[in-house]
Amino acid sequence: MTATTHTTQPGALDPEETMSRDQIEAIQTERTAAILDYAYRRVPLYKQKFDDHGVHPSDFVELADLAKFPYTTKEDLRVTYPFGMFAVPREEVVRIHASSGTTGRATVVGYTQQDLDDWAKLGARCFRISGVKPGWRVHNAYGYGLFTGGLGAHAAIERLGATVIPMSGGQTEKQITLINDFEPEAIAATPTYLLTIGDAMQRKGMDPRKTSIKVAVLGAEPWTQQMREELEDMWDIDACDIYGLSEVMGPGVAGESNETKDGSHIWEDHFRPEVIDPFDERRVLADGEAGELVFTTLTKQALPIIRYRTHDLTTLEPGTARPGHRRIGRITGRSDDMIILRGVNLFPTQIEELILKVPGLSPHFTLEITRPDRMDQLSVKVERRADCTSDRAHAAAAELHQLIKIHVGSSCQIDVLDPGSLERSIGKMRRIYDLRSK
Ligand code: DLL
Repeated sequence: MTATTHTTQPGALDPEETMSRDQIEAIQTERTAAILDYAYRRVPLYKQKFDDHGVHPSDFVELADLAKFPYTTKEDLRVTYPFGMFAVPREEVVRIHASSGTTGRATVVGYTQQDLDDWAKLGARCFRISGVKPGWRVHNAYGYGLFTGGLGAHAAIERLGATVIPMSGGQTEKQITLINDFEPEAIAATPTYLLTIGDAMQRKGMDPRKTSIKVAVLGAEPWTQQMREELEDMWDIDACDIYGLSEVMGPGVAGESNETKDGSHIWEDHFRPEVIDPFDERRVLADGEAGELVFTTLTKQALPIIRYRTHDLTTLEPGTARPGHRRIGRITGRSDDMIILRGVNLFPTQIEELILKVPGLSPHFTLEITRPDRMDQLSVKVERRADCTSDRAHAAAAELHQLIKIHVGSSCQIDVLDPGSLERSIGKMRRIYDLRSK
C-alpha cells in the first residue's frame, strides 16, 4: 500500500471543521496577515493597489484591520488577463479554469498542486456535510471543462471516498439512462438542471421518486426554499446547497448540512468572509445584515484574492451544524441580476418564490423586460403544471399577478404557457431577458 496525500480517513471530519469560533478566528488572524504579505510581495497589482490606498500588510494586526485594505474586482482580473495576478511562477500552476462572463474577456484562475489538494478537501467537506457517504455512487452533472463545477465536484467526490460518475451537463436522455443503470445514491447538478432531468423523466412516464438518488448537492445559481421543496418532492430526496465561485476557488467554498438545511457553512479556516454595503463600500456590515458578500482567500497560492467583491447579496449567520464556521443566509441574487422596474428593485428569486406559491404554476419561468411607450414592462412567462387546465391557468395568472403586486409592489404581465414551452436549463439557467434597447 502506498501512503495517501491526505491524513484523515474518508468520511471522517477534518479537525478544523469542529473548531470553536475562537480557534477559527485565531487561524484567520494568522493566515490573513500571511496572505496580505504574500500578495503584496508577489503580485504587482496588489502592491500597487495597497500603495495607492496608503496601506501596508504590516497595518494588519487583528481581523477588523482587513477593512483597511482595498477590494479586488473582476475588472482587476480582466486588466491582468490572462495570468497577471498569479503569485507563483507559471510552471507551478497545474490547472487553469476560466469563466466566460457575459461581457468582455474571460476571467482566468489558476491552481498549484497544493491549491487543488485544498479544493478537493473543502469540496469533500461539502458533500459529506450534505449527507453523501464514502462508497456511494455520485452522478456529477455539473459541466466539465473551463467551468469549475465539473472538475471541482469530481475531485471532491473522489476525496470523500465516493465513486464519481463524470457525466457532465447536457445530454439529458443519457443522464436518465445512466441514473437508471448505475443507480447513484447522490447527484450533483444545478437546481434548474435537476428540475430539467426530473421533468424529462416524467415526460417519458418515469417517476424520479423511484430512482436510487437520496441526496442532491445543488449550486452554481440562486435557488429558493420553495425550489428546494419542489425538488425534494419531485425526487424524494434531501436537496442541499453548495456554494462557490471561480475567483475564490470553485464549488466547495461553503456547503450545507442535510440535518439543518439552513444555508451553507463557509469553510472559514480557508476563507474570511465579510458582508459590505454594496452602495457604500466603506461600510462592513454586522452579521445578520444584508449586503454584498466579500471573500479573502487565506491559503491559496496561485491566485491569492484579497477582499473579492462577489456581487452576491446575502447575510452572514452564526454556524449551526459546524458552530465555528458562519453560514451564508439566503442568497437573494446577484446585484447585477437585479431588475429595476419603475424604481422598484426585483430579483428572479422573489418571482420564483411567488410562482411556487400558486398551485397551478410550475417552476419553469423566464422574465422579459421591455420598454413600450418609454415605460418599463415586466412580463413573467411561466408554464402551467400538466394537471392544471387552461381554465384554471387563467385564475393562476390572476393570483400570481396579485401576489407580485402585493409583495414586489409592481404590476406586470403574466403569460401562462403550456407545459414544455420554455427552453430547459442545462446548467446555470438564464432567467432574465432584457429587451429594452440600451
Ligand atoms: O458557479 C462554482 C460552483 C459550481 C458552485 C458548482 C457550486 C456548484 P462561477 O461560475 O464562477 O462558479 O459562478 C459563481 O455563481 O458568485 C453566485 O452568483 C453563483 N452561485 C454559485 N453557487 C451558488 C449557490 C460557480 N449555491 C457565481 N447559490 C456566484 C446561489 C450561487 N448562487
